[in-house]
Amino acid sequence: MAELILSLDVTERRRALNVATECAPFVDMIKVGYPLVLSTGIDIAGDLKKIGRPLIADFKVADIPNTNTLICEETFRSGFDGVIVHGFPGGDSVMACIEVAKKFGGSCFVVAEMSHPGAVEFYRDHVSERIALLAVQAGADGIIAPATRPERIERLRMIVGRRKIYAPGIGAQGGDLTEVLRHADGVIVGRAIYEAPEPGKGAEALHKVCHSEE
Ligand code: NUP
Repeated sequence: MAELILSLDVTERRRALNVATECAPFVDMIKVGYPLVLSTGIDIAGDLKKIGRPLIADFKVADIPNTNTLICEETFRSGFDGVIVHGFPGGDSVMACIEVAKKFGGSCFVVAEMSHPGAVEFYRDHVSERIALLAVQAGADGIIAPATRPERIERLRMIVGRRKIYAPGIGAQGGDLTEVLRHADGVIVGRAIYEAPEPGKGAEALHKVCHSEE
């Protein structure tokens, strides 16, 4: 069984709430990023929370420790249950985010390797492996790894062990769900759900695959 995380990258409040409501019975978590927060305001978190699914902020926090602390405090204060942060700024920056997450009883996930084609320009020469190790040593809840490169998830699993791996890149970015489910604890899916004629049905179909016992 794997978690299905809805990536709610729409830029209109009403549509966001409609898609989230339709999909809620079939998703384990809702991920919100800059497109929605910048278009509607951070208070969208409060509205989404009423739908009753855990909320994770995909803010890819990547600053000095003090600024990371301030960003994460605002994030959790706004109602988010988790935050996604970058690992490349280093251990102290990541630790700052994890400390805030712990203070609020929330979770913190570290991007170990990104899913788009250009990611390999810099996520190479063991950089992803080092970030994954940093995430483990800092006490993160898990990492984000690319559904577009399942063999990389398999490799990073050897480093993070039982910590969670969430994988974006299914569907619109070309990742194959069945293949990724062999390695990841959860998949992050945006366009394949919210651009479907009926997003609720799209989420239900993916939910069936993610939650089927093999
Ligand atoms: O490496 C990453 N790849 C990625 O696509 C890290 C991410 N956080 N994401 C996010 O996952 C991306 O910003 C988007 O919100 C979501 C994937 O959306 P889609 O390609 O399924 O529409």
